Amino acid sequence: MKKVLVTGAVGQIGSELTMVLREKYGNDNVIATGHRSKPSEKLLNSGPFQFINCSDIKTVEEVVKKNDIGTIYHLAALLSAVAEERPQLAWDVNMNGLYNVLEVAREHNCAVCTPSSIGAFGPSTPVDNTPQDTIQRPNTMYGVTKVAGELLCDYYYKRFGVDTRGLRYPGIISYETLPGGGTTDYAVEIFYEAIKNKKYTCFLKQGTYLDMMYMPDAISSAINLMEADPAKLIHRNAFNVTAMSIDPEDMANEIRKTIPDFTMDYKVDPVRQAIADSWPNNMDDSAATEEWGWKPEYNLEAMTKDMIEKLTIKLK
Ligand code: AKB
Repeated sequence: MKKVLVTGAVGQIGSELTMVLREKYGNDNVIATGHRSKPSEKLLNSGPFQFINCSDIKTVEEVVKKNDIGTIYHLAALLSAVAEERPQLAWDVNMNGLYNVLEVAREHNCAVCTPSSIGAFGPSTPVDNTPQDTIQRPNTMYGVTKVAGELLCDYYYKRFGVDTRGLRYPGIISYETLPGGGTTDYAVEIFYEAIKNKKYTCFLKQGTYLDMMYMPDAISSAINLMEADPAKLIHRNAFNVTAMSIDPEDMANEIRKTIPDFTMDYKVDPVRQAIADSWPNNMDDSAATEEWGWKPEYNLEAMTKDMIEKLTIKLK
């Protein structure tokens, strides 16, 4: 079989997606790549790993040619809060990195899956039941790169026939690898602090509703989308997908069902609050359901129970 390449394999989603892909397709058939961060022993010991720099097309082409790659999961990107701090770097990593991956995919006949985000929407987008096709005028550098990325992927599909597919991910909650510099990171931090210290200071204010999803659903959505029958895909880049719409209080209340003395207060970070305020409260993901059968397994209750169980063992 043609092999699978994962960029950003050391990151929050990449580190777990790589392991699931290795289980599915065989360890040696999934090449994990990272830029600078140290890969975990688990990642290193379970299959091939290589350092590349997606902003340097030669390193991308080399790994694709050497390993006879057929599908690229391109996850290397800066998240929203870091992108707002370092917009020039965000453009380079998120846009030039994607452009290089698409060019290599065009030359070497690879399919490409790359995530977009709720960040691809902006203040003029309808906030409730946000449609699949709607206004996308984000006011953050992250959002600009996500909308441009969606358009570029559609262009490569239409103009060159590159099989590009993508998901507009909400905040992803997981216990394996921490997210780095996102606006939805509170939804992960809250679990670490609840288990370690029974208290958490939240950087987004009460009433900030955002879409979220547990990692197993994020992974299955990417794999199922890539395995979907192309004849059924009306949309490609990128599908709204969500599993729950919650605010920090909903999360804290759910955690209290297991940790009753957990307390939370607020110290709002104006930068991340402004970003969150420009994003939808909840998206309509019916196009994903209709076109390739998207259905999340974890709601708030199931996710919280599993997160607390798994993270408690990890933090022991
Ligand atoms: C972020 O907060 O930047 C990401 C995202 C929703 O894209 N988690």
